[in-house]
Amino acid sequence: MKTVFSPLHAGHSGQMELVAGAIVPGFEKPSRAEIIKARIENQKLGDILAPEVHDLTAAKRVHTADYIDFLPTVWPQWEAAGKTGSAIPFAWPTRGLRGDVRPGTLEAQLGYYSFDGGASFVKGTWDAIKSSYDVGLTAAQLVKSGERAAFALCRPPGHHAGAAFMGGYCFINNAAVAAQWFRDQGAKRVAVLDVDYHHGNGTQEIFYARADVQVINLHGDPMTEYPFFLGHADEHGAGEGEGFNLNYPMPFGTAWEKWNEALEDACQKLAAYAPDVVVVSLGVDTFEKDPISHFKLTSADYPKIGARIARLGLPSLFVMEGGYAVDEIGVNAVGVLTGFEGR
Ligand code: FKS
Ligand code: ZN
Repeated sequence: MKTVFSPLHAGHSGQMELVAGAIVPGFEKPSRAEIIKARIENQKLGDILAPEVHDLTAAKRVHTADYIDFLPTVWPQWEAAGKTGSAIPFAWPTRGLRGDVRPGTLEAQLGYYSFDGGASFVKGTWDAIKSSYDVGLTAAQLVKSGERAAFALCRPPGHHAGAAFMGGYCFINNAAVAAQWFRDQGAKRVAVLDVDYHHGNGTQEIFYARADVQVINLHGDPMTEYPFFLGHADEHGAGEGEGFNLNYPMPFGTAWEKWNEALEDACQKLAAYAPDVVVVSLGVDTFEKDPISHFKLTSADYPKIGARIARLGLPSLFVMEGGYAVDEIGVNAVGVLTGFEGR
């Protein structure tokens, strides 16, 4: 299987986040992608290609144009204002406030276009976001042109980003962009299978009222796990999309047996939908040693995930999302891909 990767991800570095009242180095860091890339080379998964540069048309098919146009302006505005730290959102229009009026300053707009403070900007952030988008689209093109599967080694990740919001380390929803791109290229139906530990709230929001993209999520129960405010089992889709969104929330401590039951049910529903292509939002933060998550999958489980996805017999695009146990992130992520290839 071919991988698409860009070194530009590395400019998105030095992020900080708030954990238990302390500002600590961000978990979503450059070494994640580098370790996965090294494991791909070590395992001889296949060629590693540079992405082709795309314009932002495909991004604006799933995100609002004003949101996409805002992203590259953040750091230049921040710098011009003489600010030196990361640009982190801090005020949000929640219930009781006006979320429909775009405010006039950068700090306010950071809140207007986000749902948490988890997506922050440094100097290299926009170039990394753009490269991650190019990586996703280039890998999608490989699948469209006949590869059975391809791996988009995206960083930053994307599945928390909605039509007009960033959050949870995500800015452009690479998996959603790819799913829509496949539709625009003539696919009748596309499925998104999100196996990241966290609910892909952005992907769900983007496709919630649509029947042409089935969205399936396996994740920590939002009653107790981030992103908290979406991802319940009773969210089935709306209007024409009714029945085309499926959530499998699971409790802390979930290990392979129960997780696999959800995967099996998800795969059966996915197969019944009979899509032309499947986009896998691939997170390996379901791992037992993940520092921010609470599932109990082991390294031996990841190839089984890949093997089950292969049994769908569909053209498959793997898009990298989360995973924070960096020592094992290469083994686990690439384990899914080698398992897909039957080894
Ligand atoms: C406060 C705790 C916030 C945020 C977890 C984000 C998870 C991101 C992810 C993605 F795939 F997008 F990367 N925790 N410090 O793993 O879902
Ligand atoms: Zn995650």
